[in-house]
Amino acid sequence: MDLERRRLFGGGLSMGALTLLTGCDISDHDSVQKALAMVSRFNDRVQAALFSAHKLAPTFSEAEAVKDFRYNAWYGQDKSPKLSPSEYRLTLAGMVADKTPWTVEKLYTLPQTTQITRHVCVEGWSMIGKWSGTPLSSFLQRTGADLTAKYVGFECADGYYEGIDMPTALHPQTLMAFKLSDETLPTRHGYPFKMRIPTKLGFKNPKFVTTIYVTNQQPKGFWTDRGYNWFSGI
Ligand SMILES: Nc1nc2c(c(=O)[nH]1)N[C@H]1C(S)=C(S)[C@@H](COP(=O)(O)O)O[C@H]1N2
Ligand SMILES: [Mo]
Repeated sequence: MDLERRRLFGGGLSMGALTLLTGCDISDHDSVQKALAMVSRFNDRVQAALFSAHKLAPTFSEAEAVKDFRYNAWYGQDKSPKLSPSEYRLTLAGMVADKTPWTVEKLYTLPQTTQITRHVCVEGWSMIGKWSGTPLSSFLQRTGADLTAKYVGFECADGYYEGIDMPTALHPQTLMAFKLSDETLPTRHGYPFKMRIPTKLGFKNPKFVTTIYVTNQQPKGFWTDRGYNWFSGI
């Protein structure tokens, strides 16, 4: 699998090859951008095809997990949305049978599993953390989501938005994480929950999720709209 990946992505495309392929001059900014976007979409498709529902992201020991987990968002942590434990509701939308909104209290009664995995941020840092929560797959089953749909999308209290394909949504390590280091998820890390998806880069792990929707249209992503690959699997 890894070898296969390396063979596909190892060489990459040189700028020269890109020029040959697309017939556009490297100084022609718009054409270059279009060509790169094309390659990026191609990469998305190849990565999605290689994704295995059974391949697990590496897990680590308790001792390797960091207690004081790093914060990241496009704004300072003092601006993190403070969602009220009593007023918060998780909204369900799209191809889901039972759209009854979820309170924090009800969410936190769901059965939980724990994972110690590495969070990798494209900005050049990574950290091992311990998260506990309920597998998204069991939540989707419980709410009668159409599991034959192609995507699951997320909207967040700070205006952030993300989406993943159904195979990733059903992956056993994809969690609605309620806890970090055995404690209720702190505000800055996404209270009342964040999506913890260790098979994805950090930016595809939305915090402060307020809506989960199931759809056949590829959901937009905050950083994908700013140039990053949509799939962004690791
Ligand atoms: N709602 C929301 N979710 C988000 C972000 C954000 O700005 N807003 N940033 C993403 C990025 S780039 C990273 S690296 C992680 C950081 O999560 P952490 O603060 O728990 O470390 O959240 C991701 N999810
Ligand atoms: Mo990130």
